Amino acid sequence: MIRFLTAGESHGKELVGILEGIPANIDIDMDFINNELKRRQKGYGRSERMDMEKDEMDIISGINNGKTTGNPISFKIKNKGYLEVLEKIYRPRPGHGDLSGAIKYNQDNVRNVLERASARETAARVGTGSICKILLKKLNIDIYSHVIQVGGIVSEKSIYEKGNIEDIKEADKSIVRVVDSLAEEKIVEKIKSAKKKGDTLGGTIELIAVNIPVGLGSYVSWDSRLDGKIAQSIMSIPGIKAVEIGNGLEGGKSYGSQVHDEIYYEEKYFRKTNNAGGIEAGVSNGEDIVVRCTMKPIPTLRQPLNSVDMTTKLVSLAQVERSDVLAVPSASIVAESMLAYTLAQEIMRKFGGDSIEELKRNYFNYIDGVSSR
Ligand code: EPS
Repeated sequence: MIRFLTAGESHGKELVGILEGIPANIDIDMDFINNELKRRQKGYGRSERMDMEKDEMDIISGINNGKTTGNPISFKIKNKGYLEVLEKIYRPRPGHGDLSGAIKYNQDNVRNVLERASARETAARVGTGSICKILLKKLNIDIYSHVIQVGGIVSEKSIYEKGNIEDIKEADKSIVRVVDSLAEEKIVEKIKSAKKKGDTLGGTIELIAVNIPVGLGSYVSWDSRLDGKIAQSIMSIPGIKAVEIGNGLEGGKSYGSQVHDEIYYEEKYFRKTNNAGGIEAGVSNGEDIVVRCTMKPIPTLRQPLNSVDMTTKLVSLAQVERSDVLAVPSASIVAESMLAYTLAQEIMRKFGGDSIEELKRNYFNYIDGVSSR
């Protein structure tokens, strides 16, 4: 079983990750991992913090001579934004974890909450996710993402349709990871105007995982359903308020005859559509897995909202901190990582293996077996 833990605070010395359960003998390409970390830092609308940080993974254990050993992988990512003394905060920001965190952990100083609630922690998630991506790649599974909506401006191009993901692979060429260049232009303008007003924006991400085998997850128990697991892992990303599998939202407004993907057979089973997003009854059906998620606008506003000073209980404006106007492009990389983690976890649960050789034997044996059905 794969599992991971992160530790570290936004302005602490470093972030730490521990990833357990990755089979031995997988070649680990550090350039790939560091590039993933870099992808998370990009995106028009991010704060100066991202110019300051040069996120790089410093491996502590679990990798020797460029290969996994089967031991827990642990690593550090340095915070160049480390601050020895931090300003105390008493005016919670609506939308952040400040108020509920301070009450829950009985803290007078909201700083102790926001240092961990900050999305800085997601750098460590991308560290673990990138290792999971390397594992999935050994089984020919890839994950792609793009931003499909920001502040109500919708990308008209390249929204997932079965068999049509070539444009989506180009998302990194856009400064907001939007494939539709017209929408991209309007989004950049909207970010500029939000920034001028001291306001922030959110948006929607589409994720696609390809070459997925039939049979990940199960309907036999509520907590083994793959869609439920994906929803949990994506929803756990700071700021994400909605998760959709396939055309879930539209599907609820349509007839069943328009929604369900009809089944055909020509030497093997196939579908002409993929409205289900690759999952039926909590089980992967061999189609691409399609997930969409929506992030709320960043809660730290330069024109702050009304709040209450927790020391005086008097009306006050919320704390103003350095912050991003938009972090959706970054969240899309985090979402790729969380999806990679969940899929790697399900793969290891179903196929097992202490070395990559053993995992591959188990996996491709199964693929051979089901291809004759
Ligand atoms: C982040 C680092 C943070 C924020 C952002 C995520 O840096 P700082 O707080 O020093 O400016 O840019 O945090 C949030 C969006 C948040 O809501 O807390 C990062 O590395 O991604």
